[in-house]
Amino acid sequence: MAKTPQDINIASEYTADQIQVLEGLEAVRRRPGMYIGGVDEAALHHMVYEVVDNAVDEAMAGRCDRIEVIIHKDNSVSVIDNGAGIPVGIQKQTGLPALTVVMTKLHAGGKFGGGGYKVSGGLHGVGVSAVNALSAWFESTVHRDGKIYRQRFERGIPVTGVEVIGKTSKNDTGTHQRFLYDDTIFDPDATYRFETLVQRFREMAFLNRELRIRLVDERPEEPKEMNFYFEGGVSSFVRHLTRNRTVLHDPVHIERTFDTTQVEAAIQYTDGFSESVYAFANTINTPDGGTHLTGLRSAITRCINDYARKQNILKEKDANFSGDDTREGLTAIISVKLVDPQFESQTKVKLLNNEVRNQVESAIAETFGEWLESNPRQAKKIIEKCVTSARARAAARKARDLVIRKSALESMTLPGKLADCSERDPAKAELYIVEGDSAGGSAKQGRDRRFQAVLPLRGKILNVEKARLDKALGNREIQALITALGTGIGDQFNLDNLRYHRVFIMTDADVDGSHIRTLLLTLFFRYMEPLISAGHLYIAQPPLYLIKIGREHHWVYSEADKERLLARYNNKNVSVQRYKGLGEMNPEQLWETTMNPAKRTILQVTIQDAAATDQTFDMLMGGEVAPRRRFINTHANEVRNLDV
Ligand code: 0RA
Repeated sequence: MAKTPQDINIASEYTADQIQVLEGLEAVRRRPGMYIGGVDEAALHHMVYEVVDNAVDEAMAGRCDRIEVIIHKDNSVSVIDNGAGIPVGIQKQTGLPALTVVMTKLHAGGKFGGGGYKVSGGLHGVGVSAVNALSAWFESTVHRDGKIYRQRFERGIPVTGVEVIGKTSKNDTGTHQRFLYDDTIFDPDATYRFETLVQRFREMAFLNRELRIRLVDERPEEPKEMNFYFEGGVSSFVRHLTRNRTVLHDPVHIERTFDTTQVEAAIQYTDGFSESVYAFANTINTPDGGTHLTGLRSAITRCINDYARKQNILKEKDANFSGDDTREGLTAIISVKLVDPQFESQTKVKLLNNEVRNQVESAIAETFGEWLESNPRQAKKIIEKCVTSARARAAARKARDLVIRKSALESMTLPGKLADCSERDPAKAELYIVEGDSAGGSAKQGRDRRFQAVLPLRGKILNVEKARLDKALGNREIQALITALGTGIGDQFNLDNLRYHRVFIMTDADVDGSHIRTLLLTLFFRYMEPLISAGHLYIAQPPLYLIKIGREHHWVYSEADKERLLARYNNKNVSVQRYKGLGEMNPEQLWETTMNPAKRTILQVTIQDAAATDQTFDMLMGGEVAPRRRFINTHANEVRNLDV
């Protein structure tokens, strides 16, 4: 609720400006989704990113090289930087201190100060005033001109003026923002995740070479702390991404400035098959790419073709390598910083600035071209890799055409194991992919056959992280799955042909089950990603226990719920039955607990951070054993909340 005018003691009378400010803050509180994309845990993290982005802007302007983020015991968050400090002088237009304007006026972020790179305009460029409006309280402390200033806000509204609270040395400058989110606005179970923040700030430090970021979590008994500082910038980023892979050479580092555009890139080939290229504009991830990514790709393809011709590896009669051929096993980062980034839209993040394409292409072509010339041994490895990819691609095309032709011929013959539903409208139809024939049997009997189809998979499907597409397509289980889905696969994937808008992975609640689930997720992530992005993939949640208390039956889906229930009944007169496999449930039970839309709990699979997801699959499914074990050990309890 808005404060009454009497609560505001920064000015005795109201200006039109201030009334506008109050209306603005009220609008943010009424419709938080419009400003921070919701009120869930992701939105809560956006609050922190927004405040940190402001400090990073200060770093990009060259005035700040240290940022500290602290999650305090009371769930308030501090973001401390050693920049110039938010100006506190009275602004002509408003008659208010600049600090007050920055903190209360919507979109005041980029309006003054002039010049410099701004994150604002990107995904979370909503301005710190929106965070302020959604905070129970917010305290801004500024070190500037030898003084320490402070202003406090509650639900976005100033409750003090900008007060001088102390002195400091002239050269001690910076801003300390501390806020507590308003728990009447956010989901009650939303909390800050240390690991999520680690990912984000590590990425920030990779993309701002000079910047030191310290993250402290004071909530646990034993506080946690992480420090990020990477001398190598984007090359360190690439090294991080390839750390569990076999690399063909050291990263190639590219850095160049054109007027107001700064281009940084790093390129490294591995012996793997997948492409891991991430593009950023003003440190904002642009998953839909754009001109910077196009520039990078065309430069790489051009350099490799030029070099291969010059070395006579590609003969006159040979065709050029395609973009796909030069991208297999490629890990790269392209990061551009520019004064006026144009994005396609608020959510579908894609960079549009046309001038950037040529700037990136020429910066990369020059450096990478020279690198190939002066590193013939490594260059040869890269070219050989491209030759192999080109051949494998031809083989995969054949294999795929065969599968497609086969399924076209047998257009009505869906895989024999599929128990299809009678519903023909994909929007209303569901597919359960089930582990094993016996669970498949229960699911077939237990389902509602009008709209639920069941596809049992026998044993483990092929690990696509270790096999090329042509081999994957030869695998029966994968073939059956592709035909059942109707979409095709890889670059032939077409979401329009999806036969079921809800696709469930249903596996046992044990180690084998989670392995099979990971194999399936890998397949979907690597070859049918749009199906995940469009929100069609789910994980079914079978119960872990049946707890009987006298005549009452309780299906229990987590260890925590089990403990809670047992504590409530004091362990008296209670029988606990553990359900390890789906096959242990009879068809009625499976329907009641896991498949009945009116009662079931399901998890939707989402991709929050493509680079991190890529890493996770690399680690889970790639060659190295040690990191995988570490992951399984530390995440064993979270498997039920798998967020790819
Ligand atoms: C406007 C102008 C100047 C700095 C800032 C804003 C500024 C904003 C934030 C937000 C978090 N930390 C910040 N630090 C600075 C330029 C001031 C000057 O040149 O003196």
